[in-house]
Parts: sequence; C-alpha cells; structure tokens
Amino acid sequence: EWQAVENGTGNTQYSGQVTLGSTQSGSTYNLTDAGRGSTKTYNLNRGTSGTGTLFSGPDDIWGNGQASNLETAGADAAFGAGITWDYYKNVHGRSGIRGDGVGAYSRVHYGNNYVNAFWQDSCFCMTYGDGSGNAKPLTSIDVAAHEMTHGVTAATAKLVYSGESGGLNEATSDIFAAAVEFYANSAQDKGDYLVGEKIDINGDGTPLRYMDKPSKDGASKDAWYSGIGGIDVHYSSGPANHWYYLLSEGSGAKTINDVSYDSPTSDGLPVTGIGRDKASLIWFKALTTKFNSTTNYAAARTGTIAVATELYGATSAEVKAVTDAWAGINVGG
Ligand code: ASN
Ligand code: ZN
Repeated sequence: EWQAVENGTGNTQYSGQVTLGSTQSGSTYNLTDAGRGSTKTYNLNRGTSGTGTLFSGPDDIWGNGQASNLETAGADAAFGAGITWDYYKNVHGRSGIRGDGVGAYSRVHYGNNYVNAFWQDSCFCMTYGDGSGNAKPLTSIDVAAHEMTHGVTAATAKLVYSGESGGLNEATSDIFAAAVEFYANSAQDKGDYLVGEKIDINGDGTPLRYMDKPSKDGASKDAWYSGIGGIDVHYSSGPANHWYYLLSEGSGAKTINDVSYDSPTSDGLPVTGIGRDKASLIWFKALTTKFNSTTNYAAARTGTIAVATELYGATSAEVKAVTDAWAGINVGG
C-alpha cells in the first residue's frame, strides 16, 4: 500500500501549534514519524497494557489544545519524543535513545487519573498518565525528555537506580529535561530550570522540582552529605541538579525567560557559570564516557573534571567552574 511521509499539525496542550512527523497510508494519516526512527504514538484509551491503537484519522491535524480531545495528549507526546530525538541527534550526535537510529514508541492515556509517566527498557517505550481528573496529561516537554533520558542512561552509564548512583540517574533525567526544554524554545513553554511546571502535579501551580535551589520543594537536598544515598532518588538528585544549575548560570540571583532563580552555594563561595550548552556537553560526555553503574557523587566530580580537562584544558575557566560548582554542593577534592 502506498505510504508517504507527511508533516502534520499538532495542536498541543503545552507547546501550542507544532509540526509533527506523520505518515499517510491510503486515505488515512497516522502518528508514525518516519524521519525520527519511525517513532510511533499510541492511544491506550485508559488501558494499562499493550499498545492500544496507533493514533490515526482522516486528516493530518492532531488534537485541539484541550485535554478533552484524546488526540491532544498524543500530539504533546509525539512532539516531546520528536524534540528529544532532535536534541540528542543535533546537539550530541546521538541517533535515538540507544544511538541505533531506532525511535521509541509512546503510549498516552494510561489508566484513569494516573499521575505519573514512566520509561520502560523492556518495551523500549514511554508511557503517560492523564493526571488528576484526567485534566493535565503528563506530556509536557520536560517530562517527556526526563523519562526518555532514563532510556539514554540505561543504554550508557547504567547508573543503578538506588543510593547515590540513583540520585545521579534522576539528576541526569532532570538535566536533559531542562536542556531539551530550552532547545525546544517553544513560545508557550520557554526553557527553565524547573521540572514539571506545566503539569500542575501539586495542584497549586508549583513545579515538581527546582534545580537552582532543590530544597524549595520541601524534600530535595541542595548539597551532598554522607547519608544522601539513603533517601529517595528524586531527592538525592538535588545536589547534582544544583551543580548543573551553578555550572550553567553561576551562583546568586538571576531571571531567565521570566523565571527568577536564586542559587546559593553550600560553601558560600561564588561560582561563575559557563553556560548551559557547555554544562550539558560536559554531563553528556561524562555520562557516556566516564560514568558506570556505581558512580557516586565523588566519582561524578572526578569524571566531569576529566571531561572538562579533555575538552578545554586543565587551566581553563571551564575546569575551574566545574570544580567550583562541585565545591558549591559540598563535593570536594
Ligand atoms: N516518573 C518517575 C521518574 O521518572 C517514574 C519513576 O519513579 N521511575 O522518576
Ligand atoms: Zn525519573
């Protein structure tokens, strides 16, 4: 049967109107993005197993911006998968989550009132719930990039999901969630160092996590301490998120895309930021060439300093900033 690659229109809930990769098959269109490893987007329609049905229909327009239209979450998920693909490909030269050119598929409308999203290596797939009241699907760009980055970590360093390595695994997902969101530069969702600010998971408009000062969420830690391996990995990620913020933007108060940040260091000493692009490159190269399954905070410091030394030289401002940022979260030499 005749098939053609199309560029559909997505009317998303969180990113406005976007272009989506789609495929025309006969007289119908479906959400198969042939330009990005044949990434497919499925509708579970509140089921919790299998793939449900591939989003398809008589036109190449997906969703209407409202959660009540079941295509809308599909459009957001397809856009999130696509922009995450583009980020890893165009910024880091990585083709797909495993680097093998194969797209992961997405499933939306998982269960009823399900307030989470998750990556699974077993299916090489992404799954999104619809949130409380099925009103805020967890399909924002940052959540999509966070979850799919779990797949990148599983394919590279394989950081064990407990103890300090678990915190670094979680931080890796938050770091690239922020990087992808800035990369997308959507008018409706400009980049920020917050995680989950669009999905209102707390019901009061606050984000799930803050990278400039992780303790703002009431549970995450701003700095490393000897017992940090004993807390939930979504909280032990805090110091590494804070390190990434400090390295990107520096310490102190700052406003970016209308969001105000304040990032004090644990040692009270200033950090001069080197910009998000260099910080992201250093973390990506450390993840893919230095870290392993048991990397802890001290080893992450060693690995990132080694990467920065290779990239910029031992006496560079970049190595100094990396070292200062680790000191700023209480990880010393
Ligand atoms: N959404 C959660 C996360 O990615 C799911 C989990 O606990 N792994 O962290
Ligand atoms: Zn996670």
